[in-house]
Amino acid sequence: MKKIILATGNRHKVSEIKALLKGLPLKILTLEDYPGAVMPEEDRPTFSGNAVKKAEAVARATGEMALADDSGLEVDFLDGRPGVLSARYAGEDQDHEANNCLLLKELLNVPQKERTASFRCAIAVAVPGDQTYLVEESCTGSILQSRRGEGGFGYDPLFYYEPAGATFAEMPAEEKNMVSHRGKALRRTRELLERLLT
Ligand code: ITT
Repeated sequence: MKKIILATGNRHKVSEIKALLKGLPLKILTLEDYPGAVMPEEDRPTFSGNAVKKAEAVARATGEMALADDSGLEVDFLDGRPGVLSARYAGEDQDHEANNCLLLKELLNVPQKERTASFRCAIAVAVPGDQTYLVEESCTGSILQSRRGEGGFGYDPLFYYEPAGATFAEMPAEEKNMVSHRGKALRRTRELLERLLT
């Protein structure tokens, strides 16, 4: 069976990706299976640039097909910030909690209708001996004034998805995956992989 390596150090992404690629004739491995494969610095100005960089680095290091996700939150009132810096918004060694605190601080007193935001996701699949394929998707919502829900990760407790009347952290994983930036991108990636495997 062919292998695909998930080029991510984020365990929440690993579980979302595994759920959406389930059933494909592919052995899904992670960086834990390849301790020598180091993730490169994410220094590109776009999600697609960083996704391609991560996937190609891991494909080169392992000699196997590699899939990388680069994603983040773009807040309209903040001119698209935190954007590609979403994981490091509050600083290199800060956690999701610190990022959410900073986001609430930057949006303090901003009325709800001006708190629109989009999650964006770029997925790159680097195939040794072939090319690197790219898929991009987004999901629009708004940023609440306080956290709601315990599920998901990252900015999910603050990201209100109007059609569901809930934050991503309040939605069961399958419901989030139906509509999320990553869920939509992974469904297209799954179709791509099905084509590549035949
Ligand atoms: P890898 O680079 O190792 O894949 P990372 O967490 O550093 O993991 P990114 O650089 O792509 O990943 O940053 C993505 C950040 O965007 C992530 O850490 C969250 O803060 C946020 N994010 C992305 N998708 C999200 C989602 O579905 N729900 C909540 N926050 C999300």
